[in-house]
Amino acid sequence: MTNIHLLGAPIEEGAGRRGCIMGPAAYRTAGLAEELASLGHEVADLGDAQRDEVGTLETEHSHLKLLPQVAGWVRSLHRHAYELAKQDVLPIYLGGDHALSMGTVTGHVAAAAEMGRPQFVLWLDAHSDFNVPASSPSGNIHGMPVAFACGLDGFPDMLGKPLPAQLDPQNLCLIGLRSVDGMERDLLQASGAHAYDMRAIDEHGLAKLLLPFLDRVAQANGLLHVSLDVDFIEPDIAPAVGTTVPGGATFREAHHIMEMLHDSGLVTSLDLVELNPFLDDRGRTARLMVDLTASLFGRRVLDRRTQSY
Ligand code: 4U7
Ligand code: MN
Ligand code: MN
Ligand code: MN
Repeated sequence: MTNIHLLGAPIEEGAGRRGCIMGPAAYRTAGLAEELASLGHEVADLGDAQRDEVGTLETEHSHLKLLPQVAGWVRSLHRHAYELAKQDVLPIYLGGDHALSMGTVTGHVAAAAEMGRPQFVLWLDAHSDFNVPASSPSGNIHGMPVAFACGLDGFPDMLGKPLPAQLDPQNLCLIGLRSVDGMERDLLQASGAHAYDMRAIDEHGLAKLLLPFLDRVAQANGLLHVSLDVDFIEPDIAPAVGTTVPGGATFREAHHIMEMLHDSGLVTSLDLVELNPFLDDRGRTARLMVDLTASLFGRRVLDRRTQSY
């Protein structure tokens, strides 16, 4: 039994199109809390976080879209995540666009550093979200949270203070990549992060990519934050997302990752991001995300674990 805390993060200013503001409500409508409770977990819904009021921020990068609004969310979510990380609970952040992870990941990394434990991050996404302001082709801040959490240079004062601790790219694993921008790819490859594109899944299968990473988390007695972007999944079955890229994870691949994560017992926090209910087809994407979360929290057919390779 896990003590799960749900926190809504209705940020949409980091994405190129509007609608993610409705994400937390869609997860509630789709029955996320009830589903997790039916699996035997203790679930508390903390409601929605609120954005801080932030005035003009100094930056040479005038193409950054809605910067004060995004920074307001990042500051608020960073505080929430830091506090939740210090409690004996498992937070699920209901997005909201992926810029929210600038707050959640940095909050968890800061708390982990204080506790003297390494923080690991599993990033499930079509994109690596490793742009810095200077490399971003769009100016959309949801394409930048990983670079920000790793402490790359060139960001305005998103947190209202220096980054308390950086995410070590060695502790970062990205899976599902199929859209990475030119300069972004150079930054990602130079960082030393463990990055796997869809071709790696085709060639090796998911278990071979994921299980060695989970072993490292376990060996290091690490904490594990999972960030699940809806566009990780094939858009034919998960249409409610602004940035669809064909060739995504299948229904079974997505569930299989969640099942392996559950068996590992290592996950300590989770982001559900980029759901845009305005683009959904009768709630099917919201329901799929709820079902995937249920697999991560123990829903299964038979009692059987994936064999190690
Ligand atoms: B998401 C993009 F240019 N790389 O920076 C950018 F392709 O959170 C997309 O993963 C970013 O959905 C997508 O704007 C951000 C683009
Ligand atoms: Mn993303
Ligand atoms: Mn994405
Ligand atoms: Mn997206």
